[in-house]
Amino acid sequence: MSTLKIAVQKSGRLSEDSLSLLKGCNINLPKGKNKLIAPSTNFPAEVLYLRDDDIPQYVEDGIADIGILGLNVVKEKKHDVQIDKYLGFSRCRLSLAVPRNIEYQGISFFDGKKIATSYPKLTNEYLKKNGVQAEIHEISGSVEIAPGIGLADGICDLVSTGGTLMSNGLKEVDVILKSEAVLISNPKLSPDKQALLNKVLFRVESSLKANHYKYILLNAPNEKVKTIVDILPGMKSPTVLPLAEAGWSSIHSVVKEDDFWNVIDQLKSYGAQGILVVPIEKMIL
Ligand code: PRT
Ligand code: ZN
Repeated sequence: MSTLKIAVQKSGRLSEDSLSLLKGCNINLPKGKNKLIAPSTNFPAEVLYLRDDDIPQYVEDGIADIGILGLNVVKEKKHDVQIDKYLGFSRCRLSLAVPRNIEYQGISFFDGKKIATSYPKLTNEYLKKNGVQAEIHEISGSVEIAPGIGLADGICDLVSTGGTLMSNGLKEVDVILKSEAVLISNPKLSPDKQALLNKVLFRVESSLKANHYKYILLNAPNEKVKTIVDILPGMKSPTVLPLAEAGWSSIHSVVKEDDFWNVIDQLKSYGAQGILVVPIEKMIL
């Protein structure tokens, strides 16, 4: 019987969401992350707690079978791994930034300039693609202070809120890569391990889908049921049940989170009452 070895970040921005993703897939783990490897208590899997930068190498070498990490690291490291799923958390972008007072008029600004970054490969590729020749200065942390201390003219770093750039007197001028957490795998898994991975991917998809939908229950006068059903798509079509009180029905359906407030406003205007909105844990279509 095979065991699927899953690499996750030991501690950092990805850790909590990676572990809750596994929990949502009903892959239970013993509490505490003091060990490097922890076997799941209810699924043929073992979790390896690693630095995110090491995950692609471990997956390529087959020490881990799959891994969860930022697309930015996968793209920078260029190991032979397969991206199986975009996971939607830890979203950020890899961007070029320059001091706020620079009148930036396009990527050619960087011609003959120095750029500090922890992402030399992605930065180089982007500059090359745009016909720009710049000197890359690789540093592993605190990239954003480089222009202020005279180390570089600009930087290429991860941005999420933009707060760090702002507090260092920098402005974002070009996005090189949009990133989020992804699930990667070794492209040469044995059939047994591939079957386990397929199981995990199916569960991940069910959880991710569920996050985008809400279950909605409401009461409506019978004469409005048709109108309301028309605006509530549901999985097949909404469920309509008679209420104990004559002339009223209960309607149950599934609504996309993006459409949610629009739908609620319409429902209220059609006389819906007692609207309940419930999160969905899994969605299997
Ligand atoms: O120890 P280990 O090597 O495992 O962790 P790490 O320190 O290398 O990584 P960590 O935990 O900081 O980040 C892990 C992953 O989270 C990254 O590879 C990205 O995929 C993702 N992520 C999402 C981010 C950010 N958002 C982010 N904002 N990683 C880093 N940042 C940093 C950025 O480098 C900059 O210093 O946050 C600052 C900018 O944030 P804002 O909000 O001020 O714009
Ligand atoms: Zn790292």
